[in-house]
Amino acid sequence: MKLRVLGLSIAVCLLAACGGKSDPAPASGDAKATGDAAGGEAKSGGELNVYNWSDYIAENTVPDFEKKSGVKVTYDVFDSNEMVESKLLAGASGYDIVVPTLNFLGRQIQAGVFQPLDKTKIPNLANLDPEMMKRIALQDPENKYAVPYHWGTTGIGYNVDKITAAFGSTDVTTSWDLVFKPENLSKLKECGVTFLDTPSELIPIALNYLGEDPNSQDPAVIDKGAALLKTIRPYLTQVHSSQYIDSMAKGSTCLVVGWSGDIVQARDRAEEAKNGVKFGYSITKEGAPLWFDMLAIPKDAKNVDNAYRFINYLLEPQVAADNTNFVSYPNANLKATELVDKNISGDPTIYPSAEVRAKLFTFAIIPPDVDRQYTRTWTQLKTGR
Ligand code: N2P
Repeated sequence: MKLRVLGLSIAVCLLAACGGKSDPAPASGDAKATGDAAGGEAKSGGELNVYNWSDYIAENTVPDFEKKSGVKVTYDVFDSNEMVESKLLAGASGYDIVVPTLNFLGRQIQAGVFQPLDKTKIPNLANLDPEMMKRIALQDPENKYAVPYHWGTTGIGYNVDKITAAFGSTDVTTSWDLVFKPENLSKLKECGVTFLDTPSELIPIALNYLGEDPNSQDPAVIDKGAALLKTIRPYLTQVHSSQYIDSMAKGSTCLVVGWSGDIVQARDRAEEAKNGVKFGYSITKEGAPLWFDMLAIPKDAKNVDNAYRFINYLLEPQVAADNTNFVSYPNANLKATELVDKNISGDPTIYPSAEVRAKLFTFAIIPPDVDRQYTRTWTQLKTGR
């Protein structure tokens, strides 16, 4: 049985903002352990402070790096871009590597919080897919500041039996109608409905459903998305961005608007627990978000050489494949593809087909005034005003 790194153990956060704090810390590295140096370099020791998404790394990745490099890694986790951004903008975050999503990274680049990468220190950049790097360069020009870690989609995770009981089949899961029509969502309140706790995804999703530009910056258009979200608010039982993996796997949440790999992890956890809970993930036919999470080094990082060593290590094909196999999120590493488990690389909900990809949309970099409207909308939604 594959042991999974459990997510946050914060008590259920009913319509409240809850932040990620810790995946269990990886086994502390023995600075004197034997083994090859990470990236083939000599051991240098020292420290490294990493801030990554929860449930986003294989359990051996950090301990192996610590053993090989002699570096002691402190690994903290978060579950929202908003949280990372507030730490970065406040300065002195204490982190040497952070992993914001590309559109947030783009805004943070403009705010001057990262150092440009010295690409000579990341030879494994050669393993990355040039097509994806081109797409990423739209928001990180010349790929100057960041390296893709994983990518994924945002869609609907559903409990197969509960949805079938309420609607006769799971066909309803192919459309955002399931989420945005109160007569549908109201049928699921009793079995548990969770939304990601982030306006930066839910507002564009609502606008896309309404046939508007998901990235509209027009306040009146954004208000239409807010009004739609308000109509379904009575049926939400939880707004949280990481707790749902466990609550789905245990059967206490039957519908989630969440991230692809997290929902697949919930499905796998339920399978491992043999509790009879079956989960599916659907990328809706009206289109859904596609995003990239990016490794970057803050300007005030203290352990910059170790940050490069870790980034280069994450880009080793076997390491990248191990992470993808563990968390069920694709990577942009061409050399890793053949090492990825065929059940994962062949699963169209994890690696969407070209036809489905054509319907996905990406998030734009939004300016501060629009961001304030997003935040206001979200606070009102969560406090019921
Ligand atoms: C990992 C979620 C990462 C996806 N739990 C969000 N970009």
